Amino acid sequence: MQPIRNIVILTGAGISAESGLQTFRAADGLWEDHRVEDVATPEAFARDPDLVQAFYDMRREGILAAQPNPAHAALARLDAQWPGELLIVTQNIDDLHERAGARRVLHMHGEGLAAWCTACDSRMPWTGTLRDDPPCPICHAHALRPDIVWFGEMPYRMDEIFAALREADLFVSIGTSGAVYPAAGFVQQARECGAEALELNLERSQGSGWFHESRLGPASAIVPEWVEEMLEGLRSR
Ligand code: BV8
Repeated sequence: MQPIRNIVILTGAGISAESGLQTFRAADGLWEDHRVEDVATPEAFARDPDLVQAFYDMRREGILAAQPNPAHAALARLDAQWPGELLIVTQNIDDLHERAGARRVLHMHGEGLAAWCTACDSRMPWTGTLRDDPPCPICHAHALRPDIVWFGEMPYRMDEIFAALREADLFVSIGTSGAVYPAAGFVQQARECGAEALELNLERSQGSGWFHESRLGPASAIVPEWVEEMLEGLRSR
């Protein structure tokens, strides 16, 4: 097997589950109380902005109350010590990777702690609520929405992601069901370019068949174990 230099890590809601943030498809998950079509599409926002804004206000409050868990901390250690290329592509809208100290993070579905003004196209940090339709601090229009990629919208920075997948020697998927595209297709793209593929997840996912290896267990246990193996391998080089 070729030495591993460049790593792409895809994370999903499962990595933040032990920080108390609900996943999407669990029995008690986010979609339990809401249909996707009612809260995570541009059509839903046009039809019922108050419902959608309230849904993301609730998510934003949850993010602010959550703390990174050992899986986020382990990835931050790997990011800090890995000499090759490393990119954490997260589907999550929380900032727990960053709060754990990770730097090379890309939020492909946007960020819960950011707002986007659809009048002047500014994006800005936002920790308050949006349900009361506050004016944009820059252009003063009442046109702020969560800076989130909804279903039917183009994920962010796809060119950077595809470029990283082309160069990857190792693709690791952590805490995701492999249910949503284009993220769910990244493992195939990485493998077509010769990468090894490892899945770290609580249970088998829809994409498990694409991975050379799947390790099952809670992220707070199996991610630190994997990171320790990678760093041990560095030390023994
Ligand atoms: C797009 C932000 C066009 C919002 C999200 C038919 C076929 C194929 C595709 C489509 C189709 N019809 C429509 C589409 C496209 C659609 C799609 O894929 N739909 C699905 C439903 C079929 N995709 C889109 O619309 C995307 N945009 O396609 O644009 C385009 C694209 C490319 C080029 C040109 C044009 C945009 C999708 C983005 C939607 N926004 N999030 C918000 O957060 O509110 S999606 C959201 O759900 C997440 O971000 C994530 O991406 C997705 C899946 O969630 P997961 O993170 O995987 O969480 P889940 O609960 O599902 O799973 C958790 C996993 O963790 C489980 O496996 C569980 O076992 C595990 N776990 C739990 N606890 C732990 C754990 N693991 C470890 N430890 C634990 N403790």
